[in-house]
Amino acid sequence: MGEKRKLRLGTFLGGTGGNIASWRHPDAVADAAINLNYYKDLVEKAERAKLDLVFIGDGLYISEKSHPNFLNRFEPLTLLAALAGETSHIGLVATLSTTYSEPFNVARQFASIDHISNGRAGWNVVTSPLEKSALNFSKTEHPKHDLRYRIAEEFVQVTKGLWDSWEDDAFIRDKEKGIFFDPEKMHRLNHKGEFFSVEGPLNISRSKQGHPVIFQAGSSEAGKTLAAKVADAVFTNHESIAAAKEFYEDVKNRAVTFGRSRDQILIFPGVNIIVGETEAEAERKYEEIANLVDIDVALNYLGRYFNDIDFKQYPLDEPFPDLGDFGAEGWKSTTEKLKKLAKEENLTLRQVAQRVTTPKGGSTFIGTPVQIANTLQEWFEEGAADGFMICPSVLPNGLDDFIHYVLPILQERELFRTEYEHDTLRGNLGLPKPVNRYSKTKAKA
Ligand code: FMN
Repeated sequence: MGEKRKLRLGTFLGGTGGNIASWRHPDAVADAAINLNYYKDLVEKAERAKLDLVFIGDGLYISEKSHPNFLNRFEPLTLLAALAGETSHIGLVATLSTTYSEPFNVARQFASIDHISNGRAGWNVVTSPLEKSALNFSKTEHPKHDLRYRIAEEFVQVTKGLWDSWEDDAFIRDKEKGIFFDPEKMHRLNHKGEFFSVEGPLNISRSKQGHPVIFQAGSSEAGKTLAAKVADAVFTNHESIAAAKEFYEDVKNRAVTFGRSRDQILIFPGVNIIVGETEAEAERKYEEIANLVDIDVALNYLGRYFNDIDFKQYPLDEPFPDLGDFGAEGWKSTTEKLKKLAKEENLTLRQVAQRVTTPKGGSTFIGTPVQIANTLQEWFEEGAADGFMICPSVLPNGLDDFIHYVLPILQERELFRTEYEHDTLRGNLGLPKPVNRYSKTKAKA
């Protein structure tokens, strides 16, 4: 009999937490997003709990209305480099945009993190939803949604090609004979495509994982296709188990049409867990968070998904305004979901803003430890998830509570590990190390 299928667990670490007012929580460390010791503590905690990975998000444009954690925060890869030295087993995943970077730089940066961490790096590929990001990168226009995804696909393929520049045993370093490397094992990519022209080779050897793990976050049609073609894992978000199951099936089926197997791509819905010893305590914790959010702040948060529209111009207690396609070029799948939700449930602007900033239900699980464990198990066993990205609305409490209350139940049910199986992220996620395309060709010849 095979090994029992195990949950994969990551945690999204963003300063004081996902909630826009989390910095005001009595237990929050208000400068968390720029506090290295704080991150070190969190990551060490996550590693002691044997989580698969920590995940760092990112964005490239801020304004007065931004989430406070976005106003003053570390550049994600720089942070990972610092965290790598503090840890030995946990995966380190950072977000980097394919719209405002170059494949050569990105391939180098993640290969470096993979070397520094001894095989624990992951790249969350995003296309940058915020339209005004263009203004920070010497551009007047943000590329349209479809174009961003076409760029992204070529970008990732080039990056993977660069990661194969050197075969694993290319560096000989024989001092006696004076042979530093084997030129037959160094390869130029010579890529000339629609968007990129890259000769190579990359100036860093192949790292322990071969290719750092590729995450993808973006759930539109184009996003799902990109994931199915190039990603090892998908970070996504769903309003219900039914929607999550549909997404799961869809992405796995797409992967199969691209010649991959269903278990080569792992689906991680983001979930916010608010747990208390009793239902009443969990509810109290939820209310405590909800009460931190002023309606103006909630409108700002909602506005971010709609190209920073000023929602204060609309009546609060009337049906959600008809925005047409405004903002749909940015957070396409998210804006479509929100508009559908508002229509189906006949929600007012205030209700949509509250639903987005302090959601209840959907992917926010509120309850006792057993109730939460049951829900996670249900999503996992019903084909809605291979694992979860724990996205606490308030840190460090949200992560502490999950580890303290819920994790032991998952371990008791043999749904989650009690020891790391490997020292690489790929190993722990059960993903194979990609074979170098050039040694593969030689093996076939
Ligand atoms: N975009 C970023 O720039 N930084 C992020 O950290 C980030 N995290 C995301 C997490 C999730 C769960 C989702 C669904 C999207 C995230 N995005 C992030 C945005 C996507 O990369 C993408 O640009 C956006 O969702 C629009 O694409 P879509 O319509 O395919 O979803």
